[in-house]
Amino acid sequence: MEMQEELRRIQQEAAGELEKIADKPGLEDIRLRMLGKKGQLTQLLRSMSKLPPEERPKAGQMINAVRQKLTEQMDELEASLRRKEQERALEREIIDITEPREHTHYGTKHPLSLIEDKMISIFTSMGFDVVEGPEVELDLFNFELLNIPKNHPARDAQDTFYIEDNIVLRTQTSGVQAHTMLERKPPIRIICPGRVYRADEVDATHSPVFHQLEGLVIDKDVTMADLKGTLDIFAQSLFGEDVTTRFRPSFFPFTEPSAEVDLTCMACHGKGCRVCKGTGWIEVLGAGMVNPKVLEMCGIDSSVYGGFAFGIGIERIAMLHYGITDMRLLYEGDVRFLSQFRED
Ligand code: 2NM
Repeated sequence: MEMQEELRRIQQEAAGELEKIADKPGLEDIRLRMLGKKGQLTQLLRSMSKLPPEERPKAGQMINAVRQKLTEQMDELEASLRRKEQERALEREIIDITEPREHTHYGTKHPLSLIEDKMISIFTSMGFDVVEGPEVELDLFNFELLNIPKNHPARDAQDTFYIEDNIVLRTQTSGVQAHTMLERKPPIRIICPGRVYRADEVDATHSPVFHQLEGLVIDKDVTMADLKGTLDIFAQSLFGEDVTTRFRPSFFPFTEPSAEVDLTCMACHGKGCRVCKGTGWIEVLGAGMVNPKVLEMCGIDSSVYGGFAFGIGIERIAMLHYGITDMRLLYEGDVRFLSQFRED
């Protein structure tokens, strides 16, 4: 029968071609030529109308059987092609995890940040909270509430950056402490780190922008011994067990009594050297008992509460700690300098 022969021929042709197939496009090409709308098998199906009616069912069955067989073969081939491609991809994408990777360049924390972090952790371990506030501050908080009167030289435009008549770039972080006294009830134990501004020329020890950390304690029965003990622990935590503090009388409008505080020279352990100019002491910070006038202006009853305060320059501490003699190195961003400082 003519139809049967034609079917066998198609099957053989397909089998021969399928053997040679190496990829998906090749397979789709055969699928189209055999089973597609204009494919050989489809055309054969169409030509059935020329057969006598009684032969048509049998012919239809035979064509469909071949169609099914070919479809299965092609699906199988397709699956096997996909498997092979996946295997090739796995081979291709293999990575040697033992191979050393490219070096990663890590940055380092800025020495001022390292020291500020260390100072903060010393004081928080003693129970101080960290409080931050605005760098653009009202005259009221930067001066008035700290008992710095209207004609005081510290208010001079020669020393202070004025934004407007009553608005300044803060010259100290004490304003944050005035805010806190007005907002919280005692006991208060806070440190206020941050940027401060003074109209200074740049040199080895001055900069118009620098950093301070000020501390404030308000409670009943706070004495100067508490202040000294607190600063001793600070100095020893930072510079070593053999360092102590020395208080010299001084004056600040916001504290009474006030003191300049020296630390044992860490370069010579107090023996006297070039760093301390032979004295064995280095002037590092200012401190005192909070002036009752300040307490009253900030809403605290000075007949019940008292307190101490201190102000520390972060640059000064960083320079002493690392033996840096020119402050400008801290601001110039030279990576050769900055990358020498790492957390210990
Ligand atoms: C210093 C030295 C001494 C100080 C005083 C106050 C406040 F808010 F209680 F009045 N805050 N900080 C203070 C005292 C700051 O810096 C050298």
